[in-house]
Amino acid sequence: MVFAKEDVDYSLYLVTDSTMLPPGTTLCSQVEAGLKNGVTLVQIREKDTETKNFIEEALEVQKICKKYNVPLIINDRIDVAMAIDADGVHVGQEDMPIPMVRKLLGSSKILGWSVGKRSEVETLAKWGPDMVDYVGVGTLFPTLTKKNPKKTPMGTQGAISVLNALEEFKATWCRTVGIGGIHPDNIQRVICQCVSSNGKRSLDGISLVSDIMASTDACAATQKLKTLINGTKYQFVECKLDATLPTAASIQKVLFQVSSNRPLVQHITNKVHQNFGANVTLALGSSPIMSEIESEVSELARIPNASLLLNTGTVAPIGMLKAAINAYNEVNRPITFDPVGYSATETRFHLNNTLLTYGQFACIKGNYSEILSLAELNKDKMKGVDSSSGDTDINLVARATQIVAFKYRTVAVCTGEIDCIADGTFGGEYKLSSGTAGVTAEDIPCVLIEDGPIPIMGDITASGCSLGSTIACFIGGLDPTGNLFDAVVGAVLLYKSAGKLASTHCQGSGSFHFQLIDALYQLFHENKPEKWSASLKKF
Ligand code: 3NM
Ligand code: MG
Repeated sequence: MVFAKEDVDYSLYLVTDSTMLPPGTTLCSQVEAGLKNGVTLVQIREKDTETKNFIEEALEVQKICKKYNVPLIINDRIDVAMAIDADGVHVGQEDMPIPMVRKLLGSSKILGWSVGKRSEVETLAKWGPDMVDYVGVGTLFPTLTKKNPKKTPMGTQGAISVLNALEEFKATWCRTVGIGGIHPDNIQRVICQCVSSNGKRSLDGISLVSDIMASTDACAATQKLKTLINGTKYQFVECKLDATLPTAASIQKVLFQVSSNRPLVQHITNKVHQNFGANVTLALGSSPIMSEIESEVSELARIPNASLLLNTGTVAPIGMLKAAINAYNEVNRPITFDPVGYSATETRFHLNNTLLTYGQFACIKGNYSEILSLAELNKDKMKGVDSSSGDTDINLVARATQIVAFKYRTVAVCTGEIDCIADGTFGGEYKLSSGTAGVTAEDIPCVLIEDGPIPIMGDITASGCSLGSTIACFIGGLDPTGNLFDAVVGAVLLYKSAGKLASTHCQGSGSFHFQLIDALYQLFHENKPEKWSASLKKF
């Protein structure tokens, strides 16, 4: 059987590994369970099977694949693929060079290659459309399946680089599947986030091993995966993800919801911020808890209207941070991420990137330097963790905020003299292959808050961190009908207005500190956003 290459469906690509079969199952029974429930492509990848057995197994699997009219790919063993007339071959970077494989296989067979780097994409683009048909993009996340992992997990941002390279080098024919550590809890995030910067392509499929092969109920496991892949909406927070521009009335609604829901705001934050953040949270009718206990994060996340502020200024143990991200993501409760000093040191750069790879954030908030670095528009290294002042180009800052929002499918906030907020959630919508249908970061909703400088803000500690507390309160306080973008914009507007008010009443930085809490308290309880939303502009 020869499959027309353009007809191959890469959406759910099962790779085998018979070393992980649960008792009572066989290679064939697991593959058939997968095929019966929607696997669209099969690869036999058996690293420790002798040739004779490999061929016997491959022939068995081939029969089943034919029954379901699904192509069969063989990993690495070009001889076996040719001997049984399989539909294609998959090779890695350390295997036989692609041009040789193609020569042996002939032009009609499917040829897949594992890639992780831009340079590898450049190579396949130079070879042209007759060489590589699809790439396995990975390793995305940590996995125990690969026995001798040579690659460090690239995360969704690594996959985005590969998709960008395919666009840049115009390898339009080449299809893509993500691989490595993909499971039901991250599959939607992977499809959602892995979109090229030009919005023209997303992954064409998901490839995985253990989620089906090691499952004691491979039918149910496949059905679950299929539902998530075919889904169109990724509801990572319990509220509305629609980027209509906020109004005074919509922000007023947010404040009402916050006061009636009294969110519990868990702070994992730096020491300097803890006391101030707790008081800011209380001033906003919310309950703070400053907990860094790993064993209670799941319980906390399950409290109604729980919200997590994750600020990496001083750092809790990485295991605890990951557990917290998992716990909140699992129950669709919001996380506000404040990557303090994002790239100020190598350590911070790695820590923040590890966390960014690890979960889905409702909001990512940073100062000018942090957001510019996150958007990869800042070539200079940051100095310290404070925002750099000076002559920043607001157009560049707004662009960077949009890029961060787009890349991480989040609401991004950039704070400074002018604040900038962009909504990159796309209503949580996702789709294989076609990405955002060409919509790019530049096109996403973005607002500016031009409230002029409040210089005294810089004379107290943790003023930026406490904006994080305010955002976490507002998102956490939303009803399921409330709107994420309204909540974030409302938080920034209120915080800025409170800062201005406090700065006119204070006598110095000491009294500014408590005046700021008073002002937050007053403006929150008064709830008249029409007084402070005048400075809001569409970018
Ligand atoms: N190739 P699981 S990762 C076979 O990065 C394979 O190229 C990878 O297994 C690559 O779905 C991987 O169980 C293992 O994590 C994927
Ligand atoms: Mg190989």
